[in-house]
Amino acid sequence: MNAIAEPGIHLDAPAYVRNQALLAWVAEMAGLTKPARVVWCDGSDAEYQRLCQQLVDAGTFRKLNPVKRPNSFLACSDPGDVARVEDRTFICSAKKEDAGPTNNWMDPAAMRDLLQHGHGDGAPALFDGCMRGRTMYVVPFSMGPLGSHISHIGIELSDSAYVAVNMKIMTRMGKEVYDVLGENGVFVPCVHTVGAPLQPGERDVSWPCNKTKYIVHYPQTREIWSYGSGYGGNALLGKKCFALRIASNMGRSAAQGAGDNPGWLAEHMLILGVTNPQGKKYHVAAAFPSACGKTNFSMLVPPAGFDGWKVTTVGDDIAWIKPHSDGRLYAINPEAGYFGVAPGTNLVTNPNCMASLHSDVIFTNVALTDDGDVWWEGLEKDTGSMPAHLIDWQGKDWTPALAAQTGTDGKLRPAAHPNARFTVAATNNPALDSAWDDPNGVPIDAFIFGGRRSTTVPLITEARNWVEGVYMAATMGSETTAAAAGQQGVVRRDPFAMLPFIGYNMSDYFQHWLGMGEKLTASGAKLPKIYTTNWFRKGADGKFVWPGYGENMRVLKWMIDRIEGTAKGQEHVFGISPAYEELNWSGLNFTPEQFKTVTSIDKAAWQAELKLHADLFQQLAYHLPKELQDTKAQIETRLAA
Ligand code: SAT
Ligand code: MN
Repeated sequence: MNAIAEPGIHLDAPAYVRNQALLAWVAEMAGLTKPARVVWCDGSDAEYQRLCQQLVDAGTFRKLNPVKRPNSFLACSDPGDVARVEDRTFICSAKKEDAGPTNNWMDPAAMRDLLQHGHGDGAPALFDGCMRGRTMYVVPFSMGPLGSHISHIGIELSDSAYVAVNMKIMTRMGKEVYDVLGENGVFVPCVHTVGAPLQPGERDVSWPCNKTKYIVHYPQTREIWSYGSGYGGNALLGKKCFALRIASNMGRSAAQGAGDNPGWLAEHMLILGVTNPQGKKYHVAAAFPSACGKTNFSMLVPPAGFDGWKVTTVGDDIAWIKPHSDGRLYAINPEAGYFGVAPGTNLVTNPNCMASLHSDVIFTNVALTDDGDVWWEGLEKDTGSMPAHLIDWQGKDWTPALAAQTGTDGKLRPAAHPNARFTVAATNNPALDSAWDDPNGVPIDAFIFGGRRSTTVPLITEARNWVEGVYMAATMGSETTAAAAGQQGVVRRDPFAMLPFIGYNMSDYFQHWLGMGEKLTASGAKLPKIYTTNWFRKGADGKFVWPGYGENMRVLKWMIDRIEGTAKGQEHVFGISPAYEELNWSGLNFTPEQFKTVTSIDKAAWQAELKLHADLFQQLAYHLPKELQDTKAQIETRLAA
């Protein structure tokens, strides 16, 4: 098949692409964006190497020392393109109420004028000619195992080779996708441009992007349009845009049809397996906001005192969760790789991750060492000293002395950007779960919701029932991190760790969770338990009290004891928490006083916290489920008693 987009642009689609809707769409998009050429990615290793070499030649990639870091590359972005841009992210549902108060909304027709059609006043559409002088890569990918009944297909058109190689690692990308798609299969169309057309003869920059950014979702037609950024979730459209914002819409609309179909869930959750010394295995899905330790938790190495326990990774960021015929909820990881935060990762915080990063990695915005390897803040804990000299993520010389002069708050200027990332295949992970690629997913025994809170929220609480668990998740707060552009360290409500990722009205999302609980209970199913955790309470000295990382195993074990019915726990105003004696302290010196610091419930602080819940509920009043208001009233009554 050889369609022609407009004079001069030949699509040259390979013969194995037989889906007419796809061919017509690519032709239409090529006509709009006007690339110099179209390249159909086949996902082969040879193609990956060719594109990486091309990125090296263009100055986007630097090849790392092949002895120290085989087949690995470093990319440094434009300093204005380093994180997700939540204020530029739009949910263009037909009605504003359906995007809800927590999403940016624009009328879909107005947005299409802006992006595709142009305005009546003659202003050109943003996508008109946006790929001039560049290559349009056609990237076919499957979210989830190829051909699984849980999986969905996407096609990303992007003018960034960086995106194409990252998609190869992050998704099941390649020409096999077209076999699954066939002639009539459906796919989620994803259009991405860095928004930096090249004039004839113009020299490219190493990280093209545009100050103007739009990350746009049309939930009704299930389309994604991304303009102006080449970074992470803004550009790798399978991840947050598809697997969370569009997929959350898919999962909910499945529940809106006739009958008692509970639909499914697309969640910002890691999935892990935990096996006890007797060989019994449990699966836990855990939601934490971006840059709060999902990757570390998913690769946890049990500490001293936990001989015979094993934790294995199914996924580190996203879970698609569906009820099966046995009534239980099963989860798959729709991704195939990890786009994790590098700073803070070391042999203490995440030894499995460090092992994963030995070869075949794309690093973005970390620092470069003098011997052609990478460095980031936190690695000094492994080596015992700061490096004498680096090239920082902005290409500037970095020495401890220079960094001291240019740092703020008495700290060294970081050599790696705080949101610096690695992209690596799941198969590099030594702790990878044997079922990570199982098309049926793994059965979930417990959900965890965890925020980053210096105060107030205790280390671990179990909800007494599904509704109370949904309440805890819905009212979760967390201190902001560098994963999103904007101020850091301020507490914001981040329901279900999904604030930036729910593709529809948040109260309807709460209702979807409640409805799923009701329908599954009615069918006689046993629901997973729901927990909230907070690893981040600080002491009077401003330091974290709980040691975290591998030591989180102690909390995980208590959850399993609760599932097994062997831990009693102590009931309090909003749930059940462990007594000091109920945790296995073998191998760790953690006193009852310290335990009190991370578990105590301060009435006054909680009364203030409930006011913040009230603010949230006021903001979400439209369609807010009554059960949540009732649960809040019950907690208030217990707090006042
Ligand atoms: O940039 S991403 O959205 O992929 C990372 C994150 O925020 O979790
Ligand atoms: Mn994430």
